[in-house]
Amino acid sequence: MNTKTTIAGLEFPSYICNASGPNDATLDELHVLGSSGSSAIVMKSCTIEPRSGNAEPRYARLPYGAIQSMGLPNLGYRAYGEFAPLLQSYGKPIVASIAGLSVEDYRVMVDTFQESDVDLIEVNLSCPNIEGKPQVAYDFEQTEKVLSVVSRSGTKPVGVKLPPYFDYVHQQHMAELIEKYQISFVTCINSVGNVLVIDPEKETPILKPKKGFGGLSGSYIKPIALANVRAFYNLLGDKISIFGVGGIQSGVDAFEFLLAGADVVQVGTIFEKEGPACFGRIEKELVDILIAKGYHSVADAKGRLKFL
Ligand code: HRO
Repeated sequence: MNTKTTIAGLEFPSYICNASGPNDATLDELHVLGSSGSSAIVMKSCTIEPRSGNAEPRYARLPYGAIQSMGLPNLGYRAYGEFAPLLQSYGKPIVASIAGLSVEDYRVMVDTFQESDVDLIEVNLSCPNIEGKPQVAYDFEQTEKVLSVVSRSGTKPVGVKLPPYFDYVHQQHMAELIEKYQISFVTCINSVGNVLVIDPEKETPILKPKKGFGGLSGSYIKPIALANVRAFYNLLGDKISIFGVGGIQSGVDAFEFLLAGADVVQVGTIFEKEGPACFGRIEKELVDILIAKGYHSVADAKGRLKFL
């Protein structure tokens, strides 16, 4: 079974890779991803300066996923540029993820990664956990400012990591900007931002930062993620590539994202819980489904959602 696929013309050896977020901020963690079944090495979203992130507790597993308010703990973008050549021997795509705190930050980081050994640049427009910094992609004027600087320089494909949208007009508006600025791929979706989980015993939120408001991930958000993948697939078709992310923990989940139109799926919450064995497990489960259904490759099933 051929599970090779591409994002922005770049070959991915299989369908499942890690999502920016869990266990991808240090060089040791990135080496673990290099040695794992992940089809790429996706790095933690970085900022200009290193950050230790928000106060703890800032991550909690839930029955069907997780809530977190990590607050962008990372080593600063220079470190990730230096790590890239050390990771090339794994022979899989290296993806930088940048999260500016200003338009100028995005410009500086994208210019630096354009000159580095990374293969793709994911521009994170959707971190929900920085106090006083709204998610960029919910503000289309601000988004256009960022896209105008990140799309300007270099030859490496640039994509955007989007928050969940809950109305088609927002997906349409974003799709127009993606076309206008020749963005090569989208990553749908980031965590569902600013949800609240309460501990009834303690009568407190379960997270400390932002008075308990944090990003929701895992199975809770899978239908929202599928809807966003499908909406962008409908709107942009083969003009862009799509990373699907949100609640994938089994081969069935990955297959649903494939039908919706995702070129590759990223896993975050299940990787945090299960460790690097999850990549090979989910890939194998997906292959079994494709074989049972008579598909010959991932490409064969992509976008093939049927209608009632
Ligand atoms: O670090 C975080 O708190 C974080 C980031 Cl950058 C992001 O993009 N999405 C998220 O749920 N958490």
